[in-house]
Amino acid sequence: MTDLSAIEEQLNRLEIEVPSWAYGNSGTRFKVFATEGTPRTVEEKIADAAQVNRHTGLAPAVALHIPWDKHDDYAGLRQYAADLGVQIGTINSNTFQDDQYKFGSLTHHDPAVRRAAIDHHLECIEIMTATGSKDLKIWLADGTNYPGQQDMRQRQDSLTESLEEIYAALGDEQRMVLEYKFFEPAFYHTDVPDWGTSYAQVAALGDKAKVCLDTGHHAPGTNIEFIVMQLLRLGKLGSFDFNSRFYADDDLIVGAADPFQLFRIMVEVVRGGGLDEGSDLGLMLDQCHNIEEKVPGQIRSVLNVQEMTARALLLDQEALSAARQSNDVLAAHQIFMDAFYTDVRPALAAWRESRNLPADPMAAYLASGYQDTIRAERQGGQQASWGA
Ligand code: PSV
Ligand code: MN
Ligand code: MN
Repeated sequence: MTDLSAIEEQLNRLEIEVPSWAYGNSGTRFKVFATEGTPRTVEEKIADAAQVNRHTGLAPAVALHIPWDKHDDYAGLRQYAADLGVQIGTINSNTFQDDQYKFGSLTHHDPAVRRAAIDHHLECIEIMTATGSKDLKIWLADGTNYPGQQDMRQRQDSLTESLEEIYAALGDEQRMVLEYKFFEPAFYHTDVPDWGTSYAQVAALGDKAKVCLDTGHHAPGTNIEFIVMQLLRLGKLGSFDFNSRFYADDDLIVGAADPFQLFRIMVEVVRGGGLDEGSDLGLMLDQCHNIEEKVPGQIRSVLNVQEMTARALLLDQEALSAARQSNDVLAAHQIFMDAFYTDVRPALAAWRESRNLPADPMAAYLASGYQDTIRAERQGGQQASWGA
């Protein structure tokens, strides 16, 4: 069995935030398949998220999405989560479902539309204060479909102004992360399409503004680990949205489509200090479970991240550095691949048992009866409201 003792300190620090919308029904533009036992309330989503943490010890926070998770008592929600052993994580804003944002939100040329979008973010910050959440995540659907449709320059300038006002409302312990995505729902141009744009915007704001990297938001063939390296190097990687993609923004289980890519990303996270003490790098899932059960889908996901993190931590840095120094291409590559091919599953099972966690979280969850209970008790569960 692989010896994890040398990497235990960093491994123990691994925490993965889960999204409330992963527990709701989701699908594609063709069909949303309902799953039995789907949560009907925010509380039920949090309860499901708490199950993931209970069986894996890896997921102590759950992200909320406003307005999908709007509530009349956020302090109460915070307490409810705490009673279940989890906390409220990132607050995700949403300016992509209202008619008024059809042509843009924080970038819109009409100050009245921008005002409404800014106010929504100020409300999100209030919710952060009430729930104890540290991060505001902004993903914008803003963009255009046709050349000439709008003035891209004006929109970028308006975005800067809008973000400045939102940034100014952040508390000392609060941060803003700006997520980029290269296309969809806009198909000609997107106002925050890439890490460079996000970086330029957050760099102008200050230390509390960083980039959010969603692994599904890049063109095929993009070297994502390079972006991870660069943003960590610049001190500007705030958080990840993890998921897998085969084609577009598929939001499938992280590590399912390309475990090697996840490994390469985690190598750069480790290299850039993302698991060092005091690191504020957020590791979040942004996924939907269209056809599989949601709680086990999330359990599988956090375990995938843990497995690739353990492999990345096991990379023999000394040997790798020596091979690099002597330009031994094949030796360096072999050392890298040796770490990737290390089967850490038995060692992680033992790691779990030593922490009073089930050796096999998936089996433990299925045996717990929770899935049967929610299936029986919950009728008419909610749609996550976003399937892509
Ligand atoms: C849309 O692409 C998206 O999946 C973004 O990745 C956001 O993080 C998520 O929706 C939730 O708003
Ligand atoms: Mn995302
Ligand atoms: Mn996405």
